[in-house]
Amino acid sequence: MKAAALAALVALCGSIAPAAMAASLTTKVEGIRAELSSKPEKPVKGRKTSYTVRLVDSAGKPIIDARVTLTGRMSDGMSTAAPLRPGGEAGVYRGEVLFTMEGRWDLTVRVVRQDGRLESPLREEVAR
Ligand SMILES: [Cu+2]
Repeated sequence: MKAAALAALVALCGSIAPAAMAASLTTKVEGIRAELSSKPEKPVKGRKTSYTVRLVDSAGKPIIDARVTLTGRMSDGMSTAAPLRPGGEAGVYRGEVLFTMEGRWDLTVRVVRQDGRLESPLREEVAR
């Protein structure tokens, strides 16, 4: 899994930063750090891509009370959605997406907690 990360700014409750490209990114907002990665790094049509998000608070403690979802949309209206469920280590959430068409998908990772939510956009180019 890719460790390198792209930095992106996100805001709580609403405004959304320009989408980062690549299957790995780190966002930091209001003390929450979210690291996203995918396997394979470059999604392929018709094969499952697994996404992993690691959430840590400002004290470096894993965040275990979040609900995490990943949604995707193409310009032609196709969409997909997957819950990322707690898995393995504390603060780590995992889920799988099956892309049914190659091309550009605009993804959103949504992290919901009691005191707010974080949305992080991500662009994928799904290979044939
Ligand atoms: Cu499509």
